[in-house]
Amino acid sequence: DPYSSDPERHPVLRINSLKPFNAEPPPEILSDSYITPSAFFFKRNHLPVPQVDPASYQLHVEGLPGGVLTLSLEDLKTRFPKHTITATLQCAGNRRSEMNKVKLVKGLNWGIAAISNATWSGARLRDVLLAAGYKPDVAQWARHVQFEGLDTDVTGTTYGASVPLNKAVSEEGDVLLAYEMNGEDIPPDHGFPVRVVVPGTVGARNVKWLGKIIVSAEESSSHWQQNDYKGFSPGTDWDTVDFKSAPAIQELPIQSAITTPADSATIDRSDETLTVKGYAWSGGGREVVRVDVSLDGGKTWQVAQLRSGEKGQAPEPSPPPGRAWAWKLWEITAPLPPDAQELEIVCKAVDNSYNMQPDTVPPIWNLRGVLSNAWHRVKVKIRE
Ligand code: MTE
Ligand code: MO
Repeated sequence: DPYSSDPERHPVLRINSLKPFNAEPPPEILSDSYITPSAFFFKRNHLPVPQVDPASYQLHVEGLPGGVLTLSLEDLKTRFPKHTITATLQCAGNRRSEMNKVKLVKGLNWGIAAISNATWSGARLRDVLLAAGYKPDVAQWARHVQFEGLDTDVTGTTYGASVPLNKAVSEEGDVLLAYEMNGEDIPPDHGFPVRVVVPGTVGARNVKWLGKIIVSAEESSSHWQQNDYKGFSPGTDWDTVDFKSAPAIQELPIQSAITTPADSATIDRSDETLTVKGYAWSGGGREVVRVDVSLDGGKTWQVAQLRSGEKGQAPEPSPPPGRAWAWKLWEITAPLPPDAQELEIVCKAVDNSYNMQPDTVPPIWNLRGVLSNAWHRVKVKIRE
């Protein structure tokens, strides 16, 4: 069993697939803390977790005029300044289950919690590329930076992905070769000893157990870059789909969801008020500037309170424009509407480009069930 050395996981996680291991936390855990504890952070593995010896670990950087640069974990920690960011990671398939309800899609049936927020520390990819010989004239022929994981399938093929070169080398891109998550060594499930953190970019490009970096003219040739993680029209089916016709997902669209109350929960009339909580995040470093909440299915709206830090503590300093990598948690307490026996609670977020979520799923439905970001709706009953 290639999965026999996989690490132990917290029992509270909701398992979508055991081998490879894919799981998300109960949604209410997400809004309990601004920084998701690593044990609860969603886990998305395509393959067995590789066991990497930190003492003999090597990272190879290829494709630059200077030749191959090989770094040990110690090199990464001592030769480059340590940089820390708070960044949210979201799987392209987050909320896929809502698409499944419209029409069957292919993929893991994620709920709303294939998203989590952590602090990440490591060397800047930019600094490592500069040390490997990157110079601005490289951008005349190179367009992408590819990443290869140390996890392999039975044929020896590794997990791989790529990001645009400009994201990788930009001073504002904040791409990290991270060796710490939430102030500790990165746990095995999240890429020990080194993973790429490409903030603002879909989870799939944040390659774990990083073995190789390749600067190149071409995107990664991996299955996950070429024939997966792409969006299509609701009218495209498996007979007509041409994966070459669509770009690989990189930045993700505006997103928000209600973490509590849960769908089908019952609320006591004697409570008089109702507290609704959730998360909101947008890709590409765009900052969430507002979350609207409705208790009547979208007829009337109220503005929720946004939070970017732990409850009762000072918020994190606000990020420079275009570098809002972390989510905002939001909350609203409102009087229970007097006559209603049932409420349809809805949330929708707005980012600083005024991008908003679509109101329903059918117009954004796609055969792989990715980019599922319609208004999130939760129905609750009121008990008199
Ligand atoms: N990197 C490697 N090497 N192997 C993988 O299977 N999965 C990707 C990405 N990086 C993956 C990987 C996907 S699809 C996602 S959503 C994120 O890792 C999930 O990261 P997490 O498990 O730390 O939450
Ligand atoms: Mo993913």
